[in-house]
Amino acid sequence: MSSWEDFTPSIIKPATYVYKYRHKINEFLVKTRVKLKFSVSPHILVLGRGGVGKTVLLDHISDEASSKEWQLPDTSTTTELKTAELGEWYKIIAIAPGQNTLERRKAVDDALNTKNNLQGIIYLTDFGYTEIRHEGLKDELIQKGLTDIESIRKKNLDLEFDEFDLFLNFLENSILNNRGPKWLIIGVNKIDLYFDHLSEARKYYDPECNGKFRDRIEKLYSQIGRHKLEIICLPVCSLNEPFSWNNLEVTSKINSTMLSKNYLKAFIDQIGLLLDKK
Ligand SMILES: Nc1nc2c(ncn2[C@@H]2O[C@H](COP(=O)(O)OP(=O)(O)OP(=O)(O)O)[C@@H](O)[C@H]2O)c(=O)[nH]1
Ligand SMILES: [Mg+2]
Repeated sequence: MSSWEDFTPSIIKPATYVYKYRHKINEFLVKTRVKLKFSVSPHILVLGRGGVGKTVLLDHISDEASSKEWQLPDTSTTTELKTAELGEWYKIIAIAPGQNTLERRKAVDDALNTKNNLQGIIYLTDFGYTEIRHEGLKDELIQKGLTDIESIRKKNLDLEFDEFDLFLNFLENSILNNRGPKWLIIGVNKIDLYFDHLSEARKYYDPECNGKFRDRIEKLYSQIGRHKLEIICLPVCSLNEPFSWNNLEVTSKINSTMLSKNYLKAFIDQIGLLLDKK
């Protein structure tokens, strides 16, 4: 029979190894599952209109954007799955396509009402600087008189609010059925384009201020109860790409890449904190 001294290395060592490398093991398992599309149940769902920057932002959060081959993405037509180290563990993130298609409805319905791992939702907005990639739609809007930046921003903000309103209806039903996420981040993206009007953007989106989004969120809370969902609003950007409309251009107001990176880092840290909350 072996002594306790012999017993320690042979039996305890494998368990110690598993503990020591638990994060690597978790990374491997999560990435393999996503790669093989094997029973994937996202921890985070990302929503927002087409062109607000969901794919770009999540490519930065998942670190895919650091690859030399990385390029600006086209319109996403299917649900994208990413993995990222957020908080203590690797998490699965699903990005629903921004276009109002059956695919998007399915992604939202799956995450809210079918799958069981959803912890949080990131609802991405961009203060009206939404890229419109469909040439026909661009021409149509310009023909209708939306010729300057302010008029297209106003249109984008109206459409964004209507979609947010509809989404909160889905969320309300899901939470009333004892499902849905624990938290919601309203991500205010592309702050580089309006860094000089950041407080205006905050007033508009942040439920702690007195804007349009807060009123809609209060309506949701009146139905579900405040304790059912934590909602926070955070500024972010991951690129300094000019916004163009009808031969007019808005360029970045941030002249330090470190400053942009700090906003991105704070955004990622905040997701981690929310995920680690019990
Ligand atoms: N200035 C600036 N532009 C950005 C930023 N992020 C994204 N963009 C611009 O927004 C465009 C759209 O970004 P995407 O990530 O493809 O948008 P999306 O939300 O995934 O759109 P869909 O796939 O159609 O749902 C990019 O091509 C960039 O031009 C940012 O942080 N700052
Ligand atoms: Mg996309």
